[in-house]
Amino acid sequence: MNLSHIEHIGIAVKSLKEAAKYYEDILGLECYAVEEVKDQKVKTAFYKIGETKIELLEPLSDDSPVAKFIEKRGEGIHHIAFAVNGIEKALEEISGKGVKLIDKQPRKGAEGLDIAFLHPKSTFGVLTELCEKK
Ligand code: CMX
Repeated sequence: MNLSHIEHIGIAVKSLKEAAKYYEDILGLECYAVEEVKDQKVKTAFYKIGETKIELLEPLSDDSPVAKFIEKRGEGIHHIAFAVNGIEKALEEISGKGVKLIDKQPRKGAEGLDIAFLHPKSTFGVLTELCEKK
């Protein structure tokens, strides 16, 4: 497995606009992209700090996985995403070692990356994403 760095940390928020008051006005970060990922029923806002990004996630509907997360656990860290070289091979390797995959094959996520999620029940409670820029 060839993980290179933490690509982003996903944070579930009820409102991007409200959360921006903290990330922009208080921490002084600059939002460089806002994108709807319709497939995942979320609207995302990205902030970059060094090589790592913060991805704020606002649910677009009540049946969004992020809406469900906020309802159950409140706003907060939703997932951690590792950049990997060779995502297909990594998924095969991880699955072969008994970790439950949410996505058996990579799919397109925000910023056009190939992404796949690992189930939090197999990863010590942390929803984990692998992603690769191709
Ligand atoms: N982190 C840690 N645990 C989580 C979690 C998260 N983000 N989301 C859910 N869970 C836990 C729940 O607390 C629950 O635990 P208990 O059984 O102990 O209560 C368990 O996982 C099952 O949760 P659920 O609410 O019943 O939800 P589902 O099983 O229907 O779905 C999950 C959970 C992780 C499989 C689903 O949210 C998923 O497929 N996520 C991947 C896709 C995603 O999150 N997309 C949004 C972001 C997309 C993007 O970044 O672009």
